[in-house]
Amino acid sequence: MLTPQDVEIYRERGYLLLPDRFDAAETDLLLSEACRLAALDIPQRIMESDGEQVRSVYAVHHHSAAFERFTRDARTLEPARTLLDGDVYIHQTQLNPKAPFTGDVWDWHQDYLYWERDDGMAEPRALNVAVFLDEVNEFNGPVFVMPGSHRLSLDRQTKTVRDGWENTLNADFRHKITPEVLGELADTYGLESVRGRPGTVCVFDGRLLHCSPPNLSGRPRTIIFIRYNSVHNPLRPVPDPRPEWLANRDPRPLEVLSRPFSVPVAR
Ligand code: 6CS
Ligand code: FE
Repeated sequence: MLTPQDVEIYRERGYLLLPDRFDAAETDLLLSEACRLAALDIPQRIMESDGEQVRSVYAVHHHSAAFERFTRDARTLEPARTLLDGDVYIHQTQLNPKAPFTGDVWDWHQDYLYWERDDGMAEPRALNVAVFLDEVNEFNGPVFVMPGSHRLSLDRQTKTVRDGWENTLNADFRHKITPEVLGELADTYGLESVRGRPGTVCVFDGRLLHCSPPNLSGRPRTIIFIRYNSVHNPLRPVPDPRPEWLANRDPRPLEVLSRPFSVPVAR
């Protein structure tokens, strides 16, 4: 599925954009599932600070057969298997329907620091596969990245400012990088925004420094994130483990579907 050039770009820049991997019928199917899940009153649903709009729904693959198959579709799972060099499992899934006007910021961070500190992940051998269900443009809160920053460990520069895993889900993060450090890093690495049509796949390294601004466009910006971890990269025991819907501890490898996720197997 990935060309040697794709792999080179990913290794060099820490992320890779694969446009138009899913068609309109498929993104429509996922959007209608996203809508259904966002209406469920479940612990995995996190609201924005207004208490009205949905910020995230986690573990969508537990609540939707379509999302579960989607995590095993060749177009999501194969890139993860290639880039992580073998069998992978799901660490976390997250639906992010960034609502117009209330869809709040995600501050600069490296995902791996959360997975390492909060979940005991052994090594940065995990990645994100993000799939755009809406168009992502400069107005609706695209992910910003610093290309090449995936080679850095920002452990020393990232301060834990608040207790409690709940403070990773809202807009006020518990692990923060200081503004001085961020300014220097932006000078060194530069900033890019990751934009594309619905159906675009963006694969990015668990250590790529990224954030996203609020959505001021007036229209939703829905992205689904699948976080895959190598089966060879176990979560170690931690004193206060996060719930399994945020940090899955069952590393059973996933098998790639032989057909698109949108075509269920006939009974
Ligand atoms: O808590 C986590 O696992 C997540 N935290 C952030 C801020 N980004 C993604 C990651 O999955
Ligand atoms: Fe993140």
